[in-house]
Amino acid sequence: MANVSVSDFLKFLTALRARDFKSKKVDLFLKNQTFLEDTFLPFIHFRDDTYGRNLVFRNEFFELAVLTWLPGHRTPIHDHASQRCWMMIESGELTLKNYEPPSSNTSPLIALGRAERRKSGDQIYIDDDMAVHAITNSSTKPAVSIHLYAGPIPECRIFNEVSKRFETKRLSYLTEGVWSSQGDFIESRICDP
Ligand code: 2CO
Ligand code: FE2
Repeated sequence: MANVSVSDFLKFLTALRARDFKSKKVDLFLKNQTFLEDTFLPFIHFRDDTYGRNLVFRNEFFELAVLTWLPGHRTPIHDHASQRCWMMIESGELTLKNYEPPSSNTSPLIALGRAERRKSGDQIYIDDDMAVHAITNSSTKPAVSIHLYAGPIPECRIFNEVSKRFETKRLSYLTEGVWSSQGDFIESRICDP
């Protein structure tokens, strides 16, 4: 088991192409590596009103983001735009609830199993063939999670609890990582709301 930095992880990821992300390569990497403590620190920014989405890096094949959750923060029920999603809890605890993939935007929601509490160090995988989900920080402490999407998901479908329909929503970032052409981290820049 090796301890890797976010730069090591990005070196691995940027060498991959679309077909690699469909293979077991990412699963194998994540199974055999742990992240250095504090390596994601420059990307950990919280917001008060909702969970924070901090982009680390994105190219045409993948997107790596750090999500921050204060107690009570939650996502709506959502899909992942037909992309694969690997998620790692960096600190704190999060509650995940899965639902059957809806066959249309108006399909009734059917719960898949019970809500599961996941803690620091846990890895989770989801894609649209498996389930749609909602994530809540139902603990009393902040939480941080690392999300890898392949490919990027600039928008996804979210379940509108009032109309009981899935709707497409654009996903925005609180901050985004700025990198030099040599791959050195420069800064984490606040995005326009
Ligand atoms: N998919 C959600 C988002 O990117 C977070 S839940 O974990 O996949 O905002
Ligand atoms: Fe998600």
